Amino acid sequence: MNDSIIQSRRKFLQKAALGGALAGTVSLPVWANSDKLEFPDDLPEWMRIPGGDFSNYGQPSPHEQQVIRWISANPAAPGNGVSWTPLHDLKGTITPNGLHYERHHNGVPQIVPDQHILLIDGLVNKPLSFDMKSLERYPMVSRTCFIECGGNSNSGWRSNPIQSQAGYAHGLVSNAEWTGVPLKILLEEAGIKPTAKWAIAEGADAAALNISIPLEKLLDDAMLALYQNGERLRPENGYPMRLVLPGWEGILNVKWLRQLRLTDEPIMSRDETSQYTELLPDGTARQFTFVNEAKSLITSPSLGMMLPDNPGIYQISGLAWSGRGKISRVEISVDGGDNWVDAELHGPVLDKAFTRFSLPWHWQGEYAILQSRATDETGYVQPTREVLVENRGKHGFFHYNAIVSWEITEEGDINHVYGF
Ligand SMILES: Nc1nc2c(c(=O)[nH]1)N[C@H]1C(S)=C(S)[C@@H](COP(=O)(O)O)O[C@H]1N2
Ligand SMILES: [Mo]
Repeated sequence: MNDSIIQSRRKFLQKAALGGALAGTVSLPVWANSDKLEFPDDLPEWMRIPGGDFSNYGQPSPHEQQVIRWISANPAAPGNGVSWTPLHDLKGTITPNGLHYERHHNGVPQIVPDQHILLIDGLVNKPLSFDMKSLERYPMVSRTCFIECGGNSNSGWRSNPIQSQAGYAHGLVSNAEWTGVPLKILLEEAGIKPTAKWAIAEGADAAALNISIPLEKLLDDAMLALYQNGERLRPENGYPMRLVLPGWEGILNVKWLRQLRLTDEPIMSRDETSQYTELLPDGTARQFTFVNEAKSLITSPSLGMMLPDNPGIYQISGLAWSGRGKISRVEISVDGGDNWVDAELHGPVLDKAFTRFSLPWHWQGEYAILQSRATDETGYVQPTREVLVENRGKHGFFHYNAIVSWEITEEGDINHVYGF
């Protein structure tokens, strides 16, 4: 343990007042007001005049304009950057389409749908092309799953904890219901040659992003998605068609898909060699990791919020997900990991999708460290930061999935801390 870890531990032990703080069930007090039991004499303005017009496409209330994706893009490299889902402002599990995170390598192409085609070629018996009209005739499926960038949460590799709101450090992950054609149907129609083991996917953006995908995954649960939460894909999320590979890291979910070329080996493109690959402490490299490992995050209370008034009952709430399957358990600690209590999982718990968890917490005004720890159905347990750094070394940039710690001060302020 380094000095700062020992210091935070010591500070915690000095300040913690434990005992019965977390309970699976508590009898809820009443938060409602008992002072305003009559309406004011005057009707509110909005009841005295006719309401607003119909709208062709609805927008959130003007009072919700602060709920936005936060953009971090380098102006020196136009079109390259990300925007983050404000996970801390959302509840439930579905990410609204206008708030799905974005990662573009060279901007959002302005594709005219009836001029776009998808080509399937390479090691197939019969190369095929598909336009939007032909795709609409295929059987479609819907499934809810998350997509997470391999670079999500990568500020966790820094030596000091960044003080960003939950979504603006961990929101390169979103969860949507995708509808489209199972890739298996299209590939089998083209006829897969026995030597084919990989597919090279290419996007129709100015980056012409390309990446190698094991054929096995495409024949398993991959989808050519055309719809996102019931409407056509948003341009920024791949309009008019994208790959969705449930549970596999963002980069493989190629947007604006224009080609799948079947091959016998990977192409060794930029994004599977210099990126998304990491040097380990023993000198070997981790490559083609594909799966997003289990992860969880307390979204409320979280940094940027406060525990406003007095000590009392607060609802701890957050999200858990795993690229290997269903979340089977989320535990919560309020004392920096010494004691853990199971949170309630809000059903339905879906495979490779966000699961909302919650647990009431009786905060008695004490110094606390809030953490959540996810376990998935394979038995994989989300690691502490210490364990993750020990296994993966200090040169990491991708695939950070450690437990996140929120420090609650006696004043109710919330900070991001390491060392637990
Ligand atoms: N054609 C293309 N596909 C792409 C990208 C891109 O820049 N171009 N970015 C990839 C990366 S790194 C991620 S994390 C996801 C992001 O998907 P989203 O923007 O819909 O959230 O798309 C992937 N597919
Ligand atoms: Mo990504």
